[in-house]
Amino acid sequence: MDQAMRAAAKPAPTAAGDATRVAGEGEAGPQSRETDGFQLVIDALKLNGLDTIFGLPGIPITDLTRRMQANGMRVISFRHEQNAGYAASIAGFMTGKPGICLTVSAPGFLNGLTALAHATTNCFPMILISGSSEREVVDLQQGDYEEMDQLAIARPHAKAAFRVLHAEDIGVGVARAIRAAVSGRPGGVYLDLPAKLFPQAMDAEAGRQSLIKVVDPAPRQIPAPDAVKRAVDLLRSAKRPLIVLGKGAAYAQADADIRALVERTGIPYLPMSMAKGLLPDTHEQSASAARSYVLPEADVVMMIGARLNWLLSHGKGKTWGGATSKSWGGQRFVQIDISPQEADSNVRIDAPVVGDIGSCVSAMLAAIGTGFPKPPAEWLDAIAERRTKNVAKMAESLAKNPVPMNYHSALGVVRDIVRANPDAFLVNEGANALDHTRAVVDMFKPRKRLDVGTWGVMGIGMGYSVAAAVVGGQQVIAVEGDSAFGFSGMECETICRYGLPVCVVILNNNGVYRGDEVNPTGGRDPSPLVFVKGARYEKLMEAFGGVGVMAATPAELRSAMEEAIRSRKPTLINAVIDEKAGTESGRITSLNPSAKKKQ
Ligand code: OXT
Ligand code: ADP
Ligand code: MG
Repeated sequence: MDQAMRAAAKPAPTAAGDATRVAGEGEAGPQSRETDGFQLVIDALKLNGLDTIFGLPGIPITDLTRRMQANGMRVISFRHEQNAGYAASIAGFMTGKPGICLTVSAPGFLNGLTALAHATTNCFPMILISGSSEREVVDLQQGDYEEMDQLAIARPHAKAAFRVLHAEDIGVGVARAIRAAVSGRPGGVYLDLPAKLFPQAMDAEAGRQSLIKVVDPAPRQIPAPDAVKRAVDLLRSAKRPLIVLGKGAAYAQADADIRALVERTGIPYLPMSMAKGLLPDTHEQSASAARSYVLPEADVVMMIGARLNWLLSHGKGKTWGGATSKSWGGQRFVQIDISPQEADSNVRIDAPVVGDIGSCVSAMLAAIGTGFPKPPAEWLDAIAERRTKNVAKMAESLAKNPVPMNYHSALGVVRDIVRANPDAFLVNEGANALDHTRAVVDMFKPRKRLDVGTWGVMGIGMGYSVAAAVVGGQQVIAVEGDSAFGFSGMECETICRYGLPVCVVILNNNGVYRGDEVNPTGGRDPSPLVFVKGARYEKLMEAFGGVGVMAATPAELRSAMEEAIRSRKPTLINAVIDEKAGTESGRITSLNPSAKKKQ
């Protein structure tokens, strides 16, 4: 570090956490000859266009949140850090800029850590900034207030983790965090800011000089021409080609080129859950409704921003036409991904194309030119036949009107409302509530479907909803299982406090998967899987000034959703579903260890 800068840094005379002094520009601004750690964190973030913070105040970051607001930043304050963290993670996915979560030390930090790990697992750029206790005391384990070696704990769950000890290093710390979060494969980054850092004062001009506006934080990574040629040659040789679009393809914001590649090759495509809407789900090349046919039958599969992880049965086994649950189905793979280590992680990748999706897809388009042969008619016809059959089957279940409602009769309404409001975000979690929504509700625009992601994690609902409304500026529809909602339900207060256009629809079947299970001993405790019967979740939104509606029929659900969207008021609709309607674990029953034993 620069000696002059080090000399310029010294502890400020004021105490951190002085609630009565909101310093902002006035105290350490252009006229002042001194700045401090608080101000430098704010200036470093703003300089890089990071002006929205999701967090929860307390020692040692209370004044930081106040001063951020005083400096014109948007500070969205949550009721639990995990929800703030999920908000930051999905803001990263939506914008391609790191979402920022700000927490207090130890317990607040740990509450945010699940979301940081979620961001890393899902390849979402996010920075968890956490205040921490005094280094010297923590390292000697002398029992400081909220003592914890946060950096060490964060490291395995983050793509990178940094600590800043001196005010003059804040610029570098923030710059490194931004680069680590968004370059290459995006992920979660931890930035540890000890309490002592914030009041450190230094010369304002030296402070200004120490800040870094990051140039080209996510540089393009151009694929090698021979890798592109190998991939195009393999695709050309295919008799039954398939494209799988993952959430990396949605994240890349190369929407027009991806659509052009799909349409110019004429290859059927399968969108992973959060890639739905990259091309409209009603597109004639979509093979969503023929999933279990195309995966085992395809001979060449091009993965674009999707991993062959559990969601794709690791690229092998019966899903892919393999003879046993572990054997290769005979497919040959092209994989477009920014991570050079992704290829061969589960099965052999014959044509890896390493680079950013924008550059890779445009290179593929150039290599293909206009002369790509249309896939054989037998393949396209066979897919169309399966699709027609499944769509008709779905239409039949949607047309039924059982009493009480089931997933399909309620989701038929959501499907219509989303179709009529294609700019709305659809947040979705639960088990049956997730799986049925994914299949029933078509998406029409990219990055509008936001869900549980790679871990299938419950609890993203309200955090994602807040972020989508704040960052995306559009109506949000959150379709929630009643269990899933419980993980973040208190954020209804946050939604009401900020007046956000969020319409929560709880598909309420009184429990985890179903609500009809009983204690086999006949004892007084209920089954671990069920909740209070007839719970009035809608009262929660009413408690904070929002609108609550109980809907027992599709007509009631429709009119409540239409009104929510018309009024843009925070609304919670308790859609009462048959408690016997669900299946254990939804569509992933086979992953239950007891089901595996039976296989
Ligand atoms: O081809 P086939 O014939 O197979 O048919 C497929 C498609 O072709 C067809 N389809 C269509 N037909 C017609 N038209 C259209 N448009 C169409 N589109 C598709 O439909 C079928 C299905 O298609 P899909 O979905 O594409 O295919 P499939 O085979 O399902 O795909 C496989 C997967 C693996 C890709 C897919 O299933 C998937 O993405 N799954 C994600 C699963 C997931 O992540 N689940 C969440 C976790 S479950 C569990 O862990 C839960 N917990 C534990 C817990 C968690 N998770 N987290 C934490 C922090 N703590 C605990 C809990 C507590 S869930 C849960 C709560 C559950 O209770 P709730 O009350 O919240 O929810 P309810 O269940 O509603 O009560
Ligand atoms: P899904 O769950 O939808 O199948 P995954 O999260 O498994 O998607 O995969 C996303 C993949 O996209 C990751 O392997 C990641 O490296 C890749 N990825 C993310 N952003 C980009 C990008 N801009 N360019 C290329 N690959 C990307
Ligand atoms: Mg349920």
